[in-house]
Amino acid sequence: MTQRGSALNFRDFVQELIEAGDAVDIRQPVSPTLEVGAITRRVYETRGPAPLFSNLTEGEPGHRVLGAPAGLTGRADGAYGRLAAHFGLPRETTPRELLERLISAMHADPLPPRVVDGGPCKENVLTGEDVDLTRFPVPLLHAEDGGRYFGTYGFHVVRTPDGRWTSWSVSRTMLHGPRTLVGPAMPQQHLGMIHQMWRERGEPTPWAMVLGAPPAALAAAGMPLPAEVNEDGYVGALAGSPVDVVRTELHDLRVPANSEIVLEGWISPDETAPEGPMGEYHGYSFAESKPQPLFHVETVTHRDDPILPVCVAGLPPEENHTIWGTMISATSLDLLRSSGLPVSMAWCSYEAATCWIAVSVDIGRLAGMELSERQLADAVAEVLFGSHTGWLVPKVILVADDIDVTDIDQLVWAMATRYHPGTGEYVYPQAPGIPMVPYLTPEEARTGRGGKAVISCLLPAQLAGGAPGITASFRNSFPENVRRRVVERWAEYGFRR
Ligand SMILES: Cc1cc2nc3c(=O)[nH]c(=O)nc-3n(C[C@H](O)[C@H](O)[C@H](O)COP(=O)(O)O)c2cc1C
Ligand SMILES: [Mn+2]
Repeated sequence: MTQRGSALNFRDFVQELIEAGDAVDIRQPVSPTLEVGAITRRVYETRGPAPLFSNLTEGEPGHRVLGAPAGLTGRADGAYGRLAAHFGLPRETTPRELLERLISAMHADPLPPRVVDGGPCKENVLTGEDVDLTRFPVPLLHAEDGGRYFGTYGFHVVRTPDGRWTSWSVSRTMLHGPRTLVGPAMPQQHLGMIHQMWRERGEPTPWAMVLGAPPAALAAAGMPLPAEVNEDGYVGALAGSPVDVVRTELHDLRVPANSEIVLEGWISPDETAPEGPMGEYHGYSFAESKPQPLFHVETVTHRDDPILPVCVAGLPPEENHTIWGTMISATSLDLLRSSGLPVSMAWCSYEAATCWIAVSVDIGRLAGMELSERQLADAVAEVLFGSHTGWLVPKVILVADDIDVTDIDQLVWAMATRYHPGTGEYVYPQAPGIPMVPYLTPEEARTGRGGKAVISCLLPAQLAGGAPGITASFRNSFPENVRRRVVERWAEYGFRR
């Protein structure tokens, strides 16, 4: 018996989406060469249901692809439903509820995975000459991409040489040959750190990559938890039960037992190959490839009629925003609150392509702390920019907590009416940051420092603990009895919704 439910079973997740009308099973022939990418892109941009491609014109018959696994759904139908399904939560779960859930699991005892003897991922075991990644419908996602991408929504499994720390992390992999992949393993990311430990011993890194993993596991693998924290135990705490894992065929790594596809092999200590370009999370594709480590695949195991999930990165909202951004929001909010700063909420606006995080400040508590705006900005910068999670996000927007930072309309209004040009921006040229941010100068990208700022949208009155005036709105500008009467009679007036 394998684990069931949308959080711990990818196939149940897909089935649940179909039943909720949030995925469509496409039986028409579709080509993995650009057509899968174009349909999925249009789905993100129109907020349509996730496309399940059941009849692909390349790859083994029966193999399938799921696009936009965590795309947003049209507002009226619960925008965050697909994201919530990753955690087995109701479709109407709000971002704030989701963050609180992610944070409480960070403070709970980890539930390490349970090793089971076999599982659906072993239904087909391919070794030796039978290993050929081109048997899968590996998509060419954008016309400008430097190759086909196998791993856009899967995670790497690696372990330190002394066995103390196992890392699950999402990072892309491009098809290089029938038995090789190529992709980034940045030294600041845990994949790169552990790979470096094996390189120092002159050994290849034992490695596996999991596609069609339990959705909660994928999300945790895209979450900047601190170094030395095992994502597999975190997923157990989050899901409320340990993840069932099986041993890999090739080495003693463990992978979720009901995963759709598992690639097993080694990361080369020294070989690299050009990777990219690819349409990326910030919304751009830059016309360059970079040398990245080579991954050798020696064994492949997969479920019958496997489903390969894909993220077609680019303009928001896609999974780099809905999954990565949400997980960054949770770790950042926890960090800011734990440091004693008067922060009520933190949210990487999906529209900002994971390039800013909006932080709401508890004005009442701030007033009691007697911090100047600069002191507050410096304290936030120190806590965030020095952390694993804050390394990823270059800009922090501070607003008072009358603003719901998950509502982009309110955030834009606050930025337009409250940010003071010339004095509302604090810059941190020495702060370390991810070098992929599009506006960095070549020097900043090379050194991995700078281009980071805290932007204050706090009004002078709010800094002093007061209100700026009354926000003229339905909620604020009318007495309770008038509002109630209007809401009750809404349909009577002739309005549909
Ligand atoms: C869909 C998706 C794609 C991602 N692609 C990459 C990538 O190609 N390279 C990378 O370094 N991080 C990528 N990330 C972000 C990392 O997964 C994230 O920063 C995570 O914290 C890394 O794991 P670690 O903290 O254990 O190092 C991606 C995340 C998601 C959700
Ligand atoms: Mn990690």
